[in-house]
Amino acid sequence: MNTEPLARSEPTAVGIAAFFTVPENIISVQPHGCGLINDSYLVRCHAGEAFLLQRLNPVVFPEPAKLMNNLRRISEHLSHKARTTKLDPGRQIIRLLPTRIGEDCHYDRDNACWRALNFIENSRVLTRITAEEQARAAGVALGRFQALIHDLAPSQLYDPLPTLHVTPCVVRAYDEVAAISTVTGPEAELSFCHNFIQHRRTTAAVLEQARARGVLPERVIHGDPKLSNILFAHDSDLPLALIDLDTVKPGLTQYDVGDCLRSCCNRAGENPADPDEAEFDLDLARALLIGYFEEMRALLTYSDFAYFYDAVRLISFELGIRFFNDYLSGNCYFKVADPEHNLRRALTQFRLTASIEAQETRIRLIVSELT
Ligand code: GN1
Ligand code: MG
Repeated sequence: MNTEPLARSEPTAVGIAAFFTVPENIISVQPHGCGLINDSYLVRCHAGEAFLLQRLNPVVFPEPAKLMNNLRRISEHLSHKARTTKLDPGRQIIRLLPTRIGEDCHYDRDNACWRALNFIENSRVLTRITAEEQARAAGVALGRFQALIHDLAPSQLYDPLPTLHVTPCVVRAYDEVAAISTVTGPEAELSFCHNFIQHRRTTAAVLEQARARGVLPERVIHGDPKLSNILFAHDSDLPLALIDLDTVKPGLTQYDVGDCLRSCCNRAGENPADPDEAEFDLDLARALLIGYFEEMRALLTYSDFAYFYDAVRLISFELGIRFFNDYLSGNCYFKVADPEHNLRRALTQFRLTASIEAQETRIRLIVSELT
Protein backbone atom coordinates (compact mmCIF):
# COMPACT_ATOMS: atom_id res chain seq x y z
CA MET A 1 0.00 0.00 0.00
CA ASN A 2 1.33 3.40 -0.92
CA THR A 3 1.36 5.60 2.19
CA GLU A 4 3.54 8.32 0.68
CA PRO A 5 0.97 11.20 0.56
CA LEU A 6 -0.26 10.43 4.07
CA ALA A 7 3.17 10.70 5.60
CA ARG A 8 3.41 14.32 4.42
CA SER A 9 -0.09 15.41 5.49
CA GLU A 10 -0.66 18.29 7.91
CA PRO A 11 -1.86 17.58 11.45
CA THR A 12 -5.41 18.63 10.54
CA ALA A 13 -8.49 16.50 11.05
CA VAL A 14 -8.93 15.88 7.32
CA GLY A 15 -5.32 14.76 6.94
CA ILE A 16 -5.40 12.67 10.08
CA ALA A 17 -8.67 10.93 9.13
CA ALA A 18 -6.79 9.38 6.24
CA PHE A 19 -4.59 7.48 8.67
CA PHE A 20 -7.72 5.59 9.77
CA THR A 21 -9.38 4.94 6.42
CA VAL A 22 -8.34 5.35 2.78
CA PRO A 23 -8.82 8.97 1.67
CA GLU A 24 -11.18 7.94 -1.17
CA ASN A 25 -13.56 6.56 1.45
CA ILE A 26 -13.98 9.92 3.22
CA ILE A 27 -16.97 12.10 2.33
CA SER A 28 -16.67 14.77 5.03
CA VAL A 29 -14.89 15.65 8.28
CA GLN A 30 -16.86 18.03 10.51
CA PRO A 31 -16.25 19.36 14.05
CA HIS A 32 -18.51 17.46 16.42
CA GLY A 33 -19.81 17.94 19.95
CA CYS A 34 -19.08 20.59 22.54
CA GLY A 35 -16.32 19.12 24.73
CA LEU A 36 -14.23 21.57 26.71
CA ILE A 37 -10.98 19.62 26.46
CA ASN A 38 -10.43 17.45 23.36
CA ASP A 39 -11.21 18.18 19.69
CA SER A 40 -13.78 15.86 18.11
CA TYR A 41 -14.76 15.39 14.47
CA LEU A 42 -17.37 13.28 12.79
CA VAL A 43 -15.96 11.52 9.73
CA ARG A 44 -18.63 10.47 7.25
CA CYS A 45 -17.57 7.73 4.85
CA HIS A 46 -19.06 5.95 1.85
CA ALA A 47 -21.47 3.03 2.33
CA GLY A 48 -23.12 4.90 5.22
CA GLU A 49 -20.18 4.40 7.55
CA ALA A 50 -19.01 7.01 10.04
CA PHE A 51 -16.56 7.31 12.89
CA LEU A 52 -15.52 9.79 15.51
CA LEU A 53 -12.03 11.22 15.25
CA GLN A 54 -10.55 12.83 18.36
CA ARG A 55 -7.42 14.74 19.18
CA LEU A 56 -6.56 14.32 22.85
CA ASN A 57 -5.54 17.54 24.55
CA PRO A 58 -1.85 16.93 25.42
CA VAL A 59 -1.87 19.51 28.24
CA VAL A 60 -4.70 17.78 30.08
CA PHE A 61 -3.79 14.21 29.10
CA PRO A 62 0.01 14.06 28.87
CA GLU A 63 0.11 10.22 28.91
CA PRO A 64 -2.31 9.17 26.16
CA ALA A 65 -1.04 5.59 26.00
CA LYS A 66 -2.35 4.94 29.51
CA LEU A 67 -5.67 6.54 28.64
CA MET A 68 -5.97 4.32 25.59
CA ASN A 69 -5.24 1.34 27.80
CA ASN A 70 -8.15 2.30 30.05
CA LEU A 71 -10.44 2.66 27.06
CA ARG A 72 -9.50 -0.78 25.76
CA ARG A 73 -10.00 -2.30 29.22
CA ILE A 74 -13.48 -0.78 29.62
CA SER A 75 -14.51 -1.67 26.09
CA GLU A 76 -13.47 -5.31 26.69
CA HIS A 77 -15.34 -5.35 29.98
CA LEU A 78 -18.56 -4.11 28.36
CA SER A 79 -18.23 -6.60 25.50
CA HIS A 80 -17.75 -9.38 28.04
CA LYS A 81 -20.94 -8.28 29.81
CA ALA A 82 -22.81 -8.37 26.50
CA ARG A 83 -21.67 -11.96 25.89
CA THR A 84 -22.09 -13.38 29.38
CA THR A 85 -24.89 -11.57 31.25
CA LYS A 86 -28.36 -10.17 30.91
CA LEU A 87 -26.94 -6.74 31.68
CA ASP A 88 -26.95 -5.91 28.01
CA PRO A 89 -24.82 -2.80 27.38
CA GLY A 90 -26.83 -2.19 24.21
CA ARG A 91 -25.13 0.65 22.40
CA GLN A 92 -22.90 1.50 25.37
CA ILE A 93 -19.86 -0.22 23.91
CA ILE A 94 -17.37 2.30 22.70
CA ARG A 95 -14.73 0.69 20.51
CA LEU A 96 -11.36 1.89 19.37
CA LEU A 97 -10.95 1.72 15.60
CA PRO A 98 -7.35 1.01 14.61
CA THR A 99 -5.30 3.00 12.16
CA ARG A 100 -4.69 1.55 8.70
CA ILE A 101 -1.46 0.04 9.97
CA GLY A 102 -3.19 -1.53 12.96
CA GLU A 103 -2.16 0.89 15.71
CA ASP A 104 -4.52 2.08 18.49
CA CYS A 105 -3.92 5.71 17.62
CA HIS A 106 -1.89 8.06 15.47
CA TYR A 107 0.65 10.56 16.81
CA ASP A 108 0.95 13.66 14.64
CA ARG A 109 4.18 15.56 14.08
CA ASP A 110 3.48 17.64 17.22
CA ASN A 111 3.16 14.33 19.07
CA ALA A 112 -0.55 14.86 19.78
CA CYS A 113 -2.53 11.65 20.00
CA TRP A 114 -5.44 11.09 17.59
CA ARG A 115 -7.83 8.17 17.88
CA ALA A 116 -10.95 6.90 16.16
CA LEU A 117 -14.04 5.55 17.89
CA ASN A 118 -17.25 3.97 16.63
CA PHE A 119 -19.98 6.56 16.12
CA ILE A 120 -23.37 5.79 17.66
CA GLU A 121 -25.91 6.65 14.94
CA ASN A 122 -29.50 7.80 15.43
CA SER A 123 -28.62 9.51 18.66
CA ARG A 124 -28.59 13.04 20.03
CA VAL A 125 -27.41 14.95 23.07
CA LEU A 126 -29.57 17.44 24.93
CA THR A 127 -28.24 20.89 25.73
CA ARG A 128 -30.74 21.24 28.58
CA ILE A 129 -33.26 19.02 30.26
CA THR A 130 -36.81 20.16 29.68
CA ALA A 131 -38.86 17.28 31.09
CA GLU A 132 -38.78 14.96 34.09
CA GLU A 133 -38.82 11.96 31.75
CA GLN A 134 -35.47 13.12 30.34
CA ALA A 135 -34.04 13.48 33.85
CA ARG A 136 -35.18 9.96 34.71
CA ALA A 137 -33.53 8.71 31.50
CA ALA A 138 -30.28 10.47 32.45
CA GLY A 139 -30.38 8.69 35.82
CA VAL A 140 -30.96 5.36 34.05
CA ALA A 141 -27.99 6.03 31.76
CA LEU A 142 -25.67 6.68 34.70
CA GLY A 143 -27.05 3.79 36.78
CA ARG A 144 -26.78 1.34 33.90
CA PHE A 145 -23.20 2.35 33.19
CA GLN A 146 -22.22 2.04 36.85
CA ALA A 147 -23.96 -1.34 37.13
CA LEU A 148 -22.10 -2.59 34.07
CA ILE A 149 -18.71 -1.63 35.48
CA HIS A 150 -19.36 -2.35 39.17
CA ASP A 151 -17.24 -5.52 39.04
CA LEU A 152 -14.37 -3.92 37.16
CA ALA A 153 -11.63 -3.63 39.79
CA PRO A 154 -10.35 -0.06 40.24
CA SER A 155 -6.80 -1.43 40.33
CA GLN A 156 -7.18 -2.45 36.66
CA LEU A 157 -7.39 1.16 35.60
CA TYR A 158 -4.86 3.92 35.43
CA ASP A 159 -5.97 7.22 37.00
CA PRO A 160 -5.69 9.78 34.18
CA LEU A 161 -6.20 12.79 36.46
CA PRO A 162 -5.38 11.89 40.07
CA THR A 163 -6.55 15.22 41.51
CA LEU A 164 -9.87 15.25 39.60
CA HIS A 165 -12.80 14.68 41.97
CA VAL A 166 -10.65 14.84 45.06
CA THR A 167 -12.02 18.20 46.17
CA PRO A 168 -9.34 19.06 48.79
CA CYS A 169 -6.74 18.82 45.98
CA VAL A 170 -8.79 21.27 43.91
CA VAL A 171 -8.90 23.70 46.85
CA ARG A 172 -5.11 23.35 47.27
CA ALA A 173 -4.66 24.15 43.59
CA TYR A 174 -6.83 27.24 44.14
CA ASP A 175 -4.62 28.38 47.03
CA GLU A 176 -1.53 28.01 44.86
CA VAL A 177 -2.91 29.82 41.85
CA ALA A 178 -4.67 32.57 43.83
CA ALA A 179 -1.40 33.37 45.60
CA ILE A 180 0.43 34.17 42.38
CA SER A 181 -2.31 35.14 39.92
CA THR A 182 -1.88 38.50 38.21
CA VAL A 183 -5.21 38.30 36.38
CA THR A 184 -7.27 41.43 36.80
CA GLY A 185 -11.00 41.34 36.17
CA PRO A 186 -14.32 42.63 37.42
CA GLU A 187 -13.70 43.40 41.10
CA ALA A 188 -17.13 42.46 42.47
CA GLU A 189 -17.24 39.07 40.72
CA LEU A 190 -13.68 38.21 41.70
CA SER A 191 -14.36 39.02 45.37
CA PHE A 192 -17.58 37.03 45.24
CA CYS A 193 -15.69 33.96 44.03
CA HIS A 194 -12.84 34.31 46.55
CA ASN A 195 -15.30 34.78 49.43
CA PHE A 196 -17.49 31.93 48.24
CA ILE A 197 -14.53 29.55 48.34
CA GLN A 198 -13.24 30.84 51.70
CA HIS A 199 -16.62 30.31 53.38
CA ARG A 200 -16.87 26.72 52.24
CA ARG A 201 -13.31 25.42 52.17
CA THR A 202 -13.70 23.48 55.43
CA THR A 203 -16.45 21.39 53.79
CA ALA A 204 -14.26 20.31 50.88
CA ALA A 205 -13.09 17.09 52.54
CA VAL A 206 -16.48 15.62 53.42
CA LEU A 207 -16.36 12.82 50.85
CA GLU A 208 -12.63 12.19 51.14
CA GLN A 209 -12.92 11.82 54.93
CA ALA A 210 -15.68 9.25 54.42
CA ARG A 211 -13.43 7.47 51.93
CA ALA A 212 -10.52 7.51 54.41
CA ARG A 213 -12.74 6.11 57.19
CA GLY A 214 -13.81 3.28 54.88
CA VAL A 215 -17.43 4.46 54.93
CA LEU A 216 -17.46 4.95 51.17
CA PRO A 217 -15.74 2.31 49.03
CA GLU A 218 -13.55 3.04 46.08
CA ARG A 219 -15.16 1.96 42.81
CA VAL A 220 -14.66 2.64 39.13
CA ILE A 221 -16.42 5.88 38.22
CA HIS A 222 -17.21 7.54 34.91
CA GLY A 223 -15.78 10.84 36.07
CA ASP A 224 -17.76 13.13 33.75
CA PRO A 225 -21.43 12.05 33.51
CA LYS A 226 -22.67 15.48 32.50
CA LEU A 227 -25.73 15.95 30.31
CA SER A 228 -23.78 16.37 27.09
CA ASN A 229 -22.11 12.99 27.66
CA ILE A 230 -25.45 11.17 27.69
CA LEU A 231 -26.67 9.92 24.32
CA PHE A 232 -30.43 9.81 23.81
CA ALA A 233 -32.30 8.16 20.94
CA HIS A 234 -32.79 10.71 18.15
CA ASP A 235 -36.57 10.34 18.14
CA SER A 236 -37.37 9.73 21.81
CA ASP A 237 -36.11 10.33 25.35
CA LEU A 238 -34.67 6.80 25.60
CA PRO A 239 -31.12 6.77 26.98
CA LEU A 240 -28.64 4.95 24.74
CA ALA A 241 -25.22 5.38 26.28
CA LEU A 242 -22.88 7.30 28.50
CA ILE A 243 -20.02 8.42 26.31
CA ASP A 244 -16.62 10.10 26.89
CA LEU A 245 -14.63 7.52 28.82
CA ASP A 246 -11.48 9.62 29.27
CA THR A 247 -12.05 10.25 32.95
CA VAL A 248 -13.13 6.74 33.93
CA LYS A 249 -10.98 6.11 37.00
CA PRO A 250 -10.92 4.78 40.55
CA GLY A 251 -13.06 7.05 42.73
CA LEU A 252 -16.28 7.56 44.66
CA THR A 253 -19.66 6.85 43.08
CA GLN A 254 -20.92 9.96 44.88
CA TYR A 255 -18.93 12.25 42.61
CA ASP A 256 -20.65 10.69 39.57
CA VAL A 257 -24.14 10.98 41.02
CA GLY A 258 -23.41 14.53 42.15
CA ASP A 259 -22.04 15.51 38.74
CA CYS A 260 -24.99 14.06 36.86
CA LEU A 261 -27.43 15.84 39.21
CA ARG A 262 -25.68 19.22 39.05
CA SER A 263 -25.49 19.09 35.28
CA CYS A 264 -29.00 17.77 34.53
CA CYS A 265 -31.04 19.50 37.23
CA ASN A 266 -30.08 23.04 36.36
CA ARG A 267 -32.54 24.07 33.64
CA ALA A 268 -30.38 27.10 32.81
CA GLY A 269 -27.55 24.81 31.64
CA GLU A 270 -23.81 25.27 32.16
CA ASN A 271 -23.59 28.51 30.14
CA PRO A 272 -26.57 30.76 30.92
CA ALA A 273 -26.35 34.38 29.73
CA ASP A 274 -26.64 35.41 33.38
CA PRO A 275 -25.05 33.11 36.02
CA ASP A 276 -27.88 34.07 38.40
CA GLU A 277 -30.23 31.95 36.28
CA ALA A 278 -28.63 28.78 37.67
CA GLU A 279 -30.99 26.95 39.96
CA PHE A 280 -31.25 23.40 41.24
CA ASP A 281 -34.61 21.86 40.26
CA LEU A 282 -35.98 19.39 42.82
CA ASP A 283 -38.50 17.77 40.46
CA LEU A 284 -35.75 16.95 37.99
CA ALA A 285 -33.53 15.69 40.82
CA ARG A 286 -36.25 13.34 42.08
CA ALA A 287 -36.85 12.00 38.56
CA LEU A 288 -33.13 11.51 37.93
CA LEU A 289 -32.62 9.66 41.21
CA ILE A 290 -35.63 7.41 40.52
CA GLY A 291 -34.04 6.38 37.22
CA TYR A 292 -30.61 5.96 38.80
CA PHE A 293 -31.85 3.81 41.67
CA GLU A 294 -33.81 1.59 39.25
CA GLU A 295 -30.47 0.43 37.90
CA MET A 296 -28.17 0.74 40.91
CA ARG A 297 -30.23 0.24 44.09
CA ALA A 298 -29.02 -3.31 44.78
CA LEU A 299 -25.40 -2.27 44.53
CA LEU A 300 -25.55 0.67 46.94
CA THR A 301 -25.13 0.71 50.72
CA TYR A 302 -26.95 2.89 53.27
CA SER A 303 -23.77 4.97 53.55
CA ASP A 304 -23.85 5.61 49.81
CA PHE A 305 -27.33 7.09 50.16
CA ALA A 306 -26.28 9.18 53.16
CA TYR A 307 -23.73 11.11 51.08
CA PHE A 308 -25.71 11.99 47.94
CA TYR A 309 -26.64 15.44 49.21
CA ASP A 310 -23.00 16.22 50.05
CA ALA A 311 -22.02 14.90 46.64
CA VAL A 312 -24.16 17.23 44.55
CA ARG A 313 -23.26 20.25 46.65
CA LEU A 314 -19.57 19.41 46.57
CA ILE A 315 -19.25 18.65 42.87
CA SER A 316 -20.88 21.96 41.89
CA PHE A 317 -18.53 23.74 44.29
CA GLU A 318 -15.54 21.79 42.95
CA LEU A 319 -16.35 22.54 39.31
CA GLY A 320 -16.82 26.21 40.17
CA ILE A 321 -13.35 26.27 41.74
CA ARG A 322 -11.87 24.46 38.73
CA PHE A 323 -13.31 27.06 36.33
CA PHE A 324 -12.15 29.87 38.63
CA ASN A 325 -8.65 28.38 38.90
CA ASP A 326 -8.44 28.29 35.13
CA TYR A 327 -9.62 31.90 34.90
CA LEU A 328 -6.96 32.94 37.43
CA SER A 329 -4.32 30.98 35.49
CA GLY A 330 -5.07 32.65 32.15
CA ASN A 331 -7.50 30.07 30.65
CA CYS A 332 -5.12 27.29 29.67
CA TYR A 333 -7.18 24.20 30.55
CA PHE A 334 -10.82 24.60 29.43
CA LYS A 335 -11.67 25.95 25.96
CA VAL A 336 -13.09 29.47 26.21
CA ALA A 337 -15.06 31.73 23.88
CA ASP A 338 -13.76 34.92 25.54
CA PRO A 339 -11.39 35.80 28.42
CA GLU A 340 -14.21 36.02 31.04
CA HIS A 341 -15.88 32.76 30.01
CA ASN A 342 -14.37 30.72 32.83
CA LEU A 343 -15.33 33.41 35.34
CA ARG A 344 -18.98 33.23 34.21
CA ARG A 345 -18.82 29.44 34.35
CA ALA A 346 -17.44 29.61 37.90
CA LEU A 347 -20.15 32.07 38.98
CA THR A 348 -22.80 29.78 37.48
CA GLN A 349 -21.53 26.77 39.44
CA PHE A 350 -21.30 28.82 42.64
CA ARG A 351 -24.89 30.09 42.21
CA LEU A 352 -25.94 26.50 41.66
CA THR A 353 -24.07 25.43 44.82
CA ALA A 354 -25.91 28.13 46.79
CA SER A 355 -29.25 26.95 45.35
CA ILE A 356 -28.43 23.38 46.38
CA GLU A 357 -27.47 24.52 49.89
CA ALA A 358 -30.71 26.48 50.24
CA GLN A 359 -32.65 23.28 49.46
CA GLU A 360 -30.59 20.89 51.58
CA THR A 361 -33.47 19.63 53.73
CA ARG A 362 -35.66 18.90 50.72
CA ILE A 363 -32.88 17.18 48.79
CA ARG A 364 -32.10 14.96 51.79
CA LEU A 365 -35.81 14.17 52.08
CA ILE A 366 -36.04 13.11 48.44
CA VAL A 367 -33.04 10.80 48.88
CA SER A 368 -34.45 9.26 52.06
CA GLU A 369 -37.90 8.77 50.50
CA LEU A 370 -36.25 6.90 47.65
CA THR A 371 -33.85 4.88 49.82
C1 GN1 B 1 -14.74 18.88 30.93
O1 GN1 B 1 -14.05 17.72 28.07
P1 GN1 B 1 -15.40 17.66 28.62
O2 GN1 B 1 -16.25 18.73 28.08
O3 GN1 B 1 -15.98 16.28 28.44
C2 GN1 B 1 -14.03 18.35 32.16
C3 GN1 B 1 -15.01 17.86 33.22
C4 GN1 B 1 -15.99 18.98 33.58
C5 GN1 B 1 -16.69 19.42 32.30
C6 GN1 B 1 -17.64 20.56 32.54
C7 GN1 B 1 -11.00 16.15 31.69
O4 GN1 B 1 -15.33 17.82 30.22
O5 GN1 B 1 -14.31 17.46 34.39
O6 GN1 B 1 -16.92 18.53 34.53
O7 GN1 B 1 -15.73 19.82 31.31
N1 GN1 B 1 -13.11 17.26 31.79
C8 GN1 B 1 -11.84 17.26 32.20
O8 GN1 B 1 -18.42 20.79 31.41
O9 GN1 B 1 -11.36 18.12 32.93
MG1 MG C 1 -14.97 14.61 29.57
